[in-house]
Amino acid sequence: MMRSNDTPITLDLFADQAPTTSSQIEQIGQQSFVLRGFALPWLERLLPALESVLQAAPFRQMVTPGGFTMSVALSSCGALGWTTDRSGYRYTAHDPQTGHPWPGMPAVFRELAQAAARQAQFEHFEPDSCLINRYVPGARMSLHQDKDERSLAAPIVSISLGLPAVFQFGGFERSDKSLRIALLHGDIVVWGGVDRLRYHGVLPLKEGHHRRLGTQRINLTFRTAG
Ligand code: MD3
Ligand code: FE
Repeated sequence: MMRSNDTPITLDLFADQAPTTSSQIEQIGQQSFVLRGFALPWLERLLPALESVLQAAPFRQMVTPGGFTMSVALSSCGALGWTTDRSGYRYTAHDPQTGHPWPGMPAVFRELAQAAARQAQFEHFEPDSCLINRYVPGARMSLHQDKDERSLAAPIVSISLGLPAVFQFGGFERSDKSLRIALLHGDIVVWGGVDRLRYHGVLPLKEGHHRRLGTQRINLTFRTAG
């Protein structure tokens, strides 16, 4: 297609992306966005890849340094996986339960996370870790910051699947008031930059049944950890 020489070339960077209208993007912070339904067109590729990761590294409940068993069950894929036990939180190259490296990150995982990051103006996102959280009714995640990653420069991308959840989006101190945001099947949240260290959490999951995922919510969280 012809265009004049003064047309900004950056427009072409977006030419290969599925069209997303601004009404599907909600800005919740200076550098934080909810992309409503962004994962839906990817599910036929995403869900089989998720199943094969979970066959190699099944969900398990982990213990916090304080000795509490998390209500959320976890798994990971990619070069690094997040784990917790009595001695602390950390990223490891091996699954402590099997002793094997974490399953590789499926191409569809990386491609979707990168496409979502681009929508939120984070170019060149190279995740090396995908934490997989499983919530059953009653499971919750209390307010915390994500600060176990080596660099805080990269954004985080989170994909919600299955039952809806209420997400708490807070400030920079635990006591700051937080916004409550419903996250539905297929929604993606991207945050980084000045919002990277905001407190956040998930309220106890309500009972329900999701036609595709059943009685659970699964959240995929992509990070550059190493
Ligand atoms: C953080 N997971 O694994 S991700 C975690 O839904 C975690 O499983 C939650 O927190 C989950 O560490 C939430 C979504 C999210 C969205 C926006 C944020 C986390 C955020 C904005 C600032 C900081
Ligand atoms: Fe978190």
